[in-house]
Amino acid sequence: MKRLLGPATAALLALAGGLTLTAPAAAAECPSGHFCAWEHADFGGQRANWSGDDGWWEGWIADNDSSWANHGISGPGVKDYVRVYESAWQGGSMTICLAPGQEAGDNGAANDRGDSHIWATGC
Ligand SMILES: [Ca+2]
Ligand SMILES: [Ca+2]
Repeated sequence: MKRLLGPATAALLALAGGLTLTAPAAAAECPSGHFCAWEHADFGGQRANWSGDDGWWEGWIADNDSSWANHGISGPGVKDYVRVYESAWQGGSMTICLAPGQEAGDNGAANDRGDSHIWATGC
C-alpha cells in the first residue's frame, strides 16, 4: 500500500487536478542518499542527481539549476551537507548550501549559477 501513496502518485494527482505544487516538507522526488538539482523552480523539469561529488556538472544543468534537495544519509562523521559552487571544481562563490534533508524550491541568489558541488560536514 505504501507504494501507492508515493511521490509519483502525488505528482500525478497534482497534474490531473491542476493543483498548485506549493510543496509541504519533503516534497521533492529525489533518491535517498542523493543530492538532486532541477532545471526549474519547485522541483520542475529535468532532474540531475548525484550520490557523490561532481566538479563539472553536465551542460544542461550547469548554470541552469533552479531547485535543489539534499536527501543524503546522515551519520556520525558523514559528509551529509551539500555545497554548490558557481564555477567548476568548487570555484568561485558558494551559491547554496543544503543541510541534510533540506529542500529548496527556489532561491534567487543561487538560481541558474551552479557548476559543481561537494558533500561536506557543514556549510
Ligand atoms: Ca533554471
Ligand atoms: Ca556558474
